[in-house]
Amino acid sequence: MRKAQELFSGIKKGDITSLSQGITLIESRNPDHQKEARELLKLIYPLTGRAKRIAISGTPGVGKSTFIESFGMYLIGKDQKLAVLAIDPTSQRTGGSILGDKTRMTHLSAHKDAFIRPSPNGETLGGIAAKTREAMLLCDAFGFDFIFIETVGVGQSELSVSHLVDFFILLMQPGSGDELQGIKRGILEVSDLVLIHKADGENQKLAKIAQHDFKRSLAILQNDRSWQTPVLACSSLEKTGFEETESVIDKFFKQYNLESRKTQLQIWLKELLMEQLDTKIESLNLKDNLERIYKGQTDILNELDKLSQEIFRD
Ligand SMILES: Nc1nc2c(ncn2[C@@H]2O[C@H](COP(=O)(O)OP(=O)(O)O)[C@@H](O)[C@H]2O)c(=O)[nH]1
Ligand SMILES: [Mg+2]
Repeated sequence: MRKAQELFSGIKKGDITSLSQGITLIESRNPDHQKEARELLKLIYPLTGRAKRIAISGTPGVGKSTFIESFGMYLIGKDQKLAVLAIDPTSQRTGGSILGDKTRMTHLSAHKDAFIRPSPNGETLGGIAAKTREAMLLCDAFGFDFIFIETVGVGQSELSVSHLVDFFILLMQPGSGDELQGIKRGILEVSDLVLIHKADGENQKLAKIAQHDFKRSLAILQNDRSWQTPVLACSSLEKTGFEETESVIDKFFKQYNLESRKTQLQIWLKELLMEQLDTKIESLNLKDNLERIYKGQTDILNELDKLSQEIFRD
């Protein structure tokens, strides 16, 4: 494994292999690697903050990967560079969806201005989010204009991703009729743009209806937000709706003072503190304490006081 300083110089120079290896370092569970990874993050941090961080969410099969491929190529056509991080906690086990995503992103994966990386497989959702954030920071420092995070499309993970990004896109499929019941309100609440996807061929009519329904629901759900979430229709196969999508994203980043980055930072800081606390707790040997409590020599609350003092002493 290369050292932080070396990887940092590589990343600064625009060497994609260094970026890749940097992310591998971050994902490693080896304690020495983790120390080095922390070092790398410190080095790159001052270079971060420029990229637009965007989540692409929606149920499996709605066309997230295809959208990223197609819209991504559209952005590249406008001289933009983009990184794609795909979160998939099941990927480690099945291997399936990463392969699927790669084949869906053939043009992007072959393009010099794009970088695609399946995201780490943490054991916990929190772990996934943390590693994705760090991978995102490396991509940001590298100099990508956009970072797309493709989510898994199920429940809680979407919400944890929403804390990582500036802009949250929800892809919906037209025509299932009960879409609105099917998706969690919470996801709709955090969405900054709803895209009725696959609005092509016979779907077009249904897409119009869905667009109308979503606009109404959003007006009720999000009436206290300063940003009115637009509902657009698009097709990745026919490459329609991309100009509108792009201009909504532009408008958002222009009018938006990145106030939500403060919330992102707050959540991040708390996560880091929890992580440190967790490591501390793991390092305690509780066997003797348990023995004493079990034998009735002390009680659990007494032991707790002692342990807390030990944890917070240094
Ligand atoms: N009609 C139509 N089909 C699409 C479109 N985009 C993707 N699909 C199809 O939807 C399926 C799922 O796409 P995929 O990108 O893998 O979805 P993901 O699971 O959300 O990443 C594939 O069979 C795609 O060919 C589109 O714009 N129009
Ligand atoms: Mg996909």
